[in-house]
Amino acid sequence: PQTIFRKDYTPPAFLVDTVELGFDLHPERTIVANRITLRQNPASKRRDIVLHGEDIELVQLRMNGQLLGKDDYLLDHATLTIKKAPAQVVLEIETLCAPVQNTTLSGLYVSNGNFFTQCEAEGFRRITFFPDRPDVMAKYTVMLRADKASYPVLLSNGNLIEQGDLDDGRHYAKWEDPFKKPSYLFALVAARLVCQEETFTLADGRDVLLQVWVEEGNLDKTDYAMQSLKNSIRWDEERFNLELDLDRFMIVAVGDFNMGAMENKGLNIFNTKFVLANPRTATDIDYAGIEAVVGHEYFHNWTGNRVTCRDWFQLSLKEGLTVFRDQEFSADMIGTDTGRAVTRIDQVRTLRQAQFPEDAGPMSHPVRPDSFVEINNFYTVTVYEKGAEVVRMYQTLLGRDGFRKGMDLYFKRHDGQAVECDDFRAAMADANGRDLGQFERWYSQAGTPVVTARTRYDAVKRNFDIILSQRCAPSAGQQDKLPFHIPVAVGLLGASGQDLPLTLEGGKHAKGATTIVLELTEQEQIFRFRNVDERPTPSILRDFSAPVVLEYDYTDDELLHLFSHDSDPVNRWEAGQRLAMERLLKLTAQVAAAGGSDANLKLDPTFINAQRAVLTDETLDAAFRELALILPSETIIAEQMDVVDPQAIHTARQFMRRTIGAALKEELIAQYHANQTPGDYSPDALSAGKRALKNLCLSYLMVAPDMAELKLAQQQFEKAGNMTDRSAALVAMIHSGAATGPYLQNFYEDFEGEALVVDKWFAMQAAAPTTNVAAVRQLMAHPAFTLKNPNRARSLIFNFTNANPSQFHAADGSAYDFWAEHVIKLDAINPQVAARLARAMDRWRRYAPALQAKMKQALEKVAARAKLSNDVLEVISKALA
Ligand code: B3K
Ligand code: ZN
Repeated sequence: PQTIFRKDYTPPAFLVDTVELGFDLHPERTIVANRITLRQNPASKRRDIVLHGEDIELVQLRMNGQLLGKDDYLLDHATLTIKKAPAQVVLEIETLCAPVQNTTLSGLYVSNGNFFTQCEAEGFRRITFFPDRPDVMAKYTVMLRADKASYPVLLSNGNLIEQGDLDDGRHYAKWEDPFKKPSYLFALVAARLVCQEETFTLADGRDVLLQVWVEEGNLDKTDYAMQSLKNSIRWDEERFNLELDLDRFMIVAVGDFNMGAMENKGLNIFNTKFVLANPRTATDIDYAGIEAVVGHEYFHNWTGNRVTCRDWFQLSLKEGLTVFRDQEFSADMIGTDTGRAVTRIDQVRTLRQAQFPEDAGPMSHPVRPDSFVEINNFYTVTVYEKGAEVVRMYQTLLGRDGFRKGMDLYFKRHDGQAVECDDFRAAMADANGRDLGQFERWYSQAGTPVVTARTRYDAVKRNFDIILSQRCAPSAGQQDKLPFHIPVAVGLLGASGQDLPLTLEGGKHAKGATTIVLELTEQEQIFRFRNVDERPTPSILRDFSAPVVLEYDYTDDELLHLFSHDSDPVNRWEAGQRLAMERLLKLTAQVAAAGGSDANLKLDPTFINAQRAVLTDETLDAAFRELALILPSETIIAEQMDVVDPQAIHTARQFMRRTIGAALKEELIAQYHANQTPGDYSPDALSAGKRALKNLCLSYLMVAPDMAELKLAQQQFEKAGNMTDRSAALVAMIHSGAATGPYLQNFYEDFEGEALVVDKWFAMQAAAPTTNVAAVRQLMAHPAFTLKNPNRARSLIFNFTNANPSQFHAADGSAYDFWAEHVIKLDAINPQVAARLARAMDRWRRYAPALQAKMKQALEKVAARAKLSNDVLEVISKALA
């Protein structure tokens, strides 16, 4: 396969002004008539028209009215080229495709008898021949024709301008999008669906129509998506002065979808998982996900659609920025400082769980990659979440107002354009009169920087010095890295836990400031605080001010001090994570040394008491307490080890949970009862936090439950008034190893008709450390299982390979064979989903030799297949390289 390089970018030879699409929709045989007007691009010297096309059959091609014959163009499996074309061209292209055969879910496909499209990144070329690249922006008019009884609803981007009946029971609808857009934002839906709709008044007084389209029977699950949409519109008006630019905005839910959702102009298409919710079927986490994704796709309308990417290497321009915007939106919706901190802690957990490992593994790439084989492999936590961290750092460096000025300038300069990450950086710099040249390295250099801190206190001179240095390990194609521009927010705590007022030598900070952002730009720098009356405890990297690993030799006492007093909730949580991690690593080593046994392990009372103090401190939000009590995950622990022993990690962590559960039993039971949320379910953050804490208490009590604790879980399961409590009880039971057969059965029967709940049913079993690969295979034989539906495949297979490390890494390697078998099977159906599964082996070189050898065999087994997609091939060959 061919590698595509960022440095090879050239502007398109031809620009497209208008696109008129006509669809005669039929599941087996859809005819697409495409009339495009092109003109030579003055910025290009080339004269050839190059159109992309994949898996479609060319029926007829006309240029400026003339029928073209086979000698007039070159056609291969990927492109159609017309050599030396005239300067102004009208092309009329007729093609055929078979949506019902399209299992890739890219392009035009059928899901549960309805038509949907997914065009990002390169799906439009699976619908018609077109210069399918984001820097070609055009105005679209779309005519849809389909059988009226089967597809009563016909939707596309923009405004509905005409509709009516045709012969033979068919009907039509004509849509026009007033805005220029790249092809990846095209969408159509032809379906039997119903909608919740509402007229909404924008800040400027304009009325717009909002619709959420779902299958009949799901109208009782659309309220939260609609509410989230309205909140998103308001928020973007208030925070960024960005208004909805269309008269109508539609969200459509589809059960077969490769990702979360898609921001097609005016016609967002969503995975049902991020639309459908009612208290019976959805958990607090589902509700939060809906709010975030509805916000995310809506915010793309400006960051992505009005201003788009010049090429796919710039993907983070829209994704990093839009993730940052949805993060800020979710935080603002909670509205409290701790609530904001809780969302921030969740972001840090995601980075450590998924992005740091990616940045250190074979698929490591900069936020703006330099090359790729298959762009779909680069919709990653690095491009999205690390990209969002990079955007957040502008705000940390420039302040909220400075960031807003930068955003305003960005839109002023680039509305209607396809631009680069550098253009965003320039807008931030120019709007604030700052030089952000060095900041560019966050886009160009891969890998997670490590910041090391040392401190010294001079009691006589009353100086406290923080010496910061930075390094970043080599990654593919990048041996030596240059220093990053790193904002490091710092505070100093006095002996009684209070924040000391800070005076930074040479700094210009407000008098009395208790948090100061240090700018680390060199390999090593000394920062001196003056007038420091006592040796302080430093709180470094407050609010996780940069996506780095911070090394500092904290003593246990210092960490305990921070854990009970730091005014920065993120660092307060972090101190607890450090206390836990130190112990987890020691315990893991002891388990390994004892041949896997936990017989002689001990957990010190200091740590248990610190946990007790947080658990019972009712001045703290329940949501924060829950996060403070969750131990680092097995994956995060594994990332700290040179040689990973998944079983030892699991045993050590379980020992720690069991010990905490036993030692704090009384407090856990008391908090379990104190944090009930009686009355009608509400997904608000306060109630969700209480449920999270209560259910964490339950899970601790259920590590080694007695009869009374088992009963507690059973009762919760039976009486639960919402899915959060019901599923938490069932998960606790499954993880405890107690006999759960009847409960699982009962749950399944209650929710058999709810696909998203059946997904949960598979997922909770797949992720339980009591479920081995044989049990997973058995679950695959269940009539409700299918590989063809991505949500279902993910629920069982991915939850096993990614969320059940002690079983996935079973010593006999049987789960690796299972992995290989399913990467291959999925690849024949849906390469994008298969490539995601392929990534489960990313970290194979870090395991003990015996496991490594078996993982390598499994990778080689996949690599040896003759017919692999580029998607899977790229992942596997990078893993083996
Ligand atoms: N922009 C889409 C991603 C589609 C990727 C297809 N492989 C979703 C989002 O980030 O909003
Ligand atoms: Zn996005």
